[in-house]
Amino acid sequence: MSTKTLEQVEEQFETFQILNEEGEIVNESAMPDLSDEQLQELMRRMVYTRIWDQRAIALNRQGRLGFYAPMAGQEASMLGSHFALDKEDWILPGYRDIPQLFFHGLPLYQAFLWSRGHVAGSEFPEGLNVAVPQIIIGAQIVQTAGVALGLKRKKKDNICITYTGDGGASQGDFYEGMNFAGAYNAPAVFVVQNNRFAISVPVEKQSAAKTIAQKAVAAGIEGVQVDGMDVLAVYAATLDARKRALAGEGPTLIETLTYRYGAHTMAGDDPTRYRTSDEEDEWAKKDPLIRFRKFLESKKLWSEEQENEVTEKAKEEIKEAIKKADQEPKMTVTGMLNNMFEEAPVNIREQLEEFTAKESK
Ligand SMILES: Cc1ncc(C[n+]2csc(CCOP(=O)(O)OP(=O)(O)O)c2C)c(N)n1
Ligand SMILES: [Mg+2]
Repeated sequence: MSTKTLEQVEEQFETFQILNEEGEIVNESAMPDLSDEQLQELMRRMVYTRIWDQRAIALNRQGRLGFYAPMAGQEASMLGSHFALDKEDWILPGYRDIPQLFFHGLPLYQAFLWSRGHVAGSEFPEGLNVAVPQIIIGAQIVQTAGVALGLKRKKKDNICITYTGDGGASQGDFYEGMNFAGAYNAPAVFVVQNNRFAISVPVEKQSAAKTIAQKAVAAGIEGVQVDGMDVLAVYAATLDARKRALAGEGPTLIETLTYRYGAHTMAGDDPTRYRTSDEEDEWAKKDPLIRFRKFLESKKLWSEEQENEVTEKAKEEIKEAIKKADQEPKMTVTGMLNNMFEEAPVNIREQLEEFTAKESK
């Protein structure tokens, strides 16, 4: 008997796909049960997000947004997974995952305020089950295990989903969170959006593992690798994972193979220094919007008119949201401190006094 098993394990992790690059169904039996209206809604959300990304990049260049991590290319990965959720499910996002928060109920102007670092951008509406986007890579994975365990203990019919990147999957927190969630059979779904880079470090230099999905094996949980440019595959995989989690069958790790077309963030990253244009062209051919548009058109469910309608709506709503963000009173130190602490410790109380006096001048 050979003691080598890695190859056998790795062979199990094939990429799950439903729509190929031409928008043709290649996996009929996995086709999710979605109405025509739901299919169109998925497309509307992806188009909306693409326009939002273009506008946000322009607004950032005009100095009207602060921190911004471009999301074009990752729409299917973000929105397909989100579409499988219930309104009451919890989302623990990373900094790029703002569309999922928006479609979960976060007002757009607050997303813009968050981008500006304004405290009002983190004071989320009551009943919106999301955490503030995590900047510390991987930290949300451990927190997800905790939130999911809490949901289980409270006997809620809800899951906690979290998003991180390939870089996140190279962090210690990633293993700890998955391991803990597995041990406690917590209803968690871990989505790793493998966009091939952690800033400039390619995924091949981050790990010897052939897939990120296989990292689930060591935690004793399900793992699946999905074509992250195929919105139907991402949706179906997440729906499955959610069902299993609620049936008490434990957490799932979902690796979505995707790509960010833009820079890592708008703060000075230059992707031409670590990516070739050939690679970018290859990924552009896999585009999630093109593929899904072709699929919908073949079913007569999408037209130029519908595309224009959602494009105009997005532009209009973004304009209104940025106006509303501009109207927010300037951030104060006391506002920030009051948001941080329900009961301020003594040193913070001193600072509150000091800044209350300063701000009233
Ligand atoms: C603990 C920690 N280390 C380093 C950083 C700096 N940092 C910010 S983003 C990033 C790369 C993350 O890459 P990935 O998880 O693949 O997400 P992506 O940006 O590609 O969506 C790094 C290293 C950080 N924010 N937190
Ligand atoms: Mg990445």
